[in-house]
Amino acid sequence: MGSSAPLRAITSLDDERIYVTQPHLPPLAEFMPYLEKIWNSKTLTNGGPFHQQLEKALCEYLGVEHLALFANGTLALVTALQALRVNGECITTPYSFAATAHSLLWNGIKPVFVDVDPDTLNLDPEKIEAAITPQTTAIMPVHCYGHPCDVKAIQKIADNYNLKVIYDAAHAFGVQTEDGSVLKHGDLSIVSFHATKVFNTFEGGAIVCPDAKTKQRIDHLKNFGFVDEVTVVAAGINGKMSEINAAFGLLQLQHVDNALAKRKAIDAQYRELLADVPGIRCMSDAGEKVANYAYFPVQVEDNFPISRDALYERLKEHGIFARRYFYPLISEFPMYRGLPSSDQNNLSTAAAASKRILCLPIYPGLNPVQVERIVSIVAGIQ
Ligand code: T4K
Repeated sequence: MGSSAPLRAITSLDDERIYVTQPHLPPLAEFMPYLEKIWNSKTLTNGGPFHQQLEKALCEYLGVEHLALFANGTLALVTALQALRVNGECITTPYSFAATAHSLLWNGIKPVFVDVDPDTLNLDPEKIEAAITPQTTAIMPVHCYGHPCDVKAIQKIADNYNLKVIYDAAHAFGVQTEDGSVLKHGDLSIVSFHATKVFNTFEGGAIVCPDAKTKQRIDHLKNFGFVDEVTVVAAGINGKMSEINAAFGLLQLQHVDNALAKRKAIDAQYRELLADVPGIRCMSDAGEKVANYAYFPVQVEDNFPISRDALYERLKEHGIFARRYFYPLISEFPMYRGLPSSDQNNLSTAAAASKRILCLPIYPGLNPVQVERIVSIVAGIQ
C-alpha cells in the first residue's frame, strides 16, 4: 500500500456528478430467481433457454419477424456484413461511433464516407448516388440518435443499383415510423444493448432479419460456422449472447416501457426549458411515430456566448459530463484519414455538426431538479 496514490477526496462535486447516461437497472432482487435457474441448469451459453426466450420476446416487443442475439452490437455488425457477403466498397456515414466503419474494415471492405443531412444528421440520400462505383456492394446508414433515416429514398437507390442495405440501428431500439418498427427496413438491421443504450443487457446486441433462412445463416455465423457437431460451413465467429445477459434482458423488458416514459418526460422538460436560451437549438425529431429519446443532442450556434467545446468544459467544471457524440468524425481517425472520401470538403455538414453538437445527459434516473440544474448552468453562461 505504501507507494500507492492517496485516495481521492470525496467532494460534494463527486456526489453530484451527472453523466451523459446511466444504465437502467431493475431491483437486484428481481434478478435473483433468474440466476438461480442458471445455476441449477448449468446452461451458461450456446443458445440456452433464456437466449431462446429473449429472442422470441424481443421479436414480439419490437414487432419484427426474426432476430438473432449477439454478445454486442459490433459483432452483430461484423456478422451482418458477412451474412450478406458484402465486399468491395460500402457507403456509410462518418457521423457515427467508430464501430460502424470498423465493422467494414474487419471484413476487408472499403468504407466510402458520404455527408449527412443537416436536419437529421443521417446519411444524405441525395449524396449517395455520386459515391457509387462499380465496386460498391452495400450501403450502411445509421439511425443516428435513434432518428430514422430516409429509408424510402435509400431503398430506392439500393434497388436501382442492386445494393444491400444494412442499417446500423444501434440507437434505434423501439423506434417506430408510420410503417411500424424502423428495424424492418433494409436487408438487415443491427441493434445494440450496451450499458449506455435505452435497453441494456450489460453488453449485447442483435441482428433483425426478414426471414428464417437468413436467421439460420446468421446463427451459424455467430457460432463459428457450426451447423451441427461435425459440419462447419463458414469461418464464423463467437458472437453468442450468454444466458446471464439474455436472462437480464428478459427482466429488463418488463421495465423498458417505464424507462422510455421517463426519457420522454426528460426530453420534454429540456425542450421547454431550453426554448428561450438563445444559441441553443434542440434537434427536431425525424418524423418517428414512436421515439426512444436515446440521446438529447443540442446544437450550439454562433450566437451562443461560448463555443461547443467551451460549453462542454464549463459543464464538466460543474460535474456534468455531457458528450460530444460524434466528435471527431470517424473519417478523421488515423485508419480512415487517407481515404479519398474522408476529405472534409465532401463532408462539410458532418464536420460542422461534429463541432457544434453536444449530447446532454438523459436517462431514466435523471430527475427534474437535475435537468433544471443543467439548463440553468447553460442558460447562465454569458
Ligand atoms: N453503432 C453505433 C452507431 C453505436 O453508437 C455503437 C455503440 C455501436 C455501433 C456498437 O455497439 P456495441 O458494440 O457497443 O454494442 C459508448 C458505448 O460504449 C457504445 O456502446 C456506444 N455506441 C457509444 C455511442 O457510447 P463511450 O466511449 O461514450 O462509453 P463510456 O464508457 O464513456 O460511457 C458513457 C457514459 O455512460 C459514462 O460516462 C458513464 C456512463 N456509463 C457507462 C458504462 C459503460 C455507466 O454509467 N455505466 C457503464 O457501465 O461509448
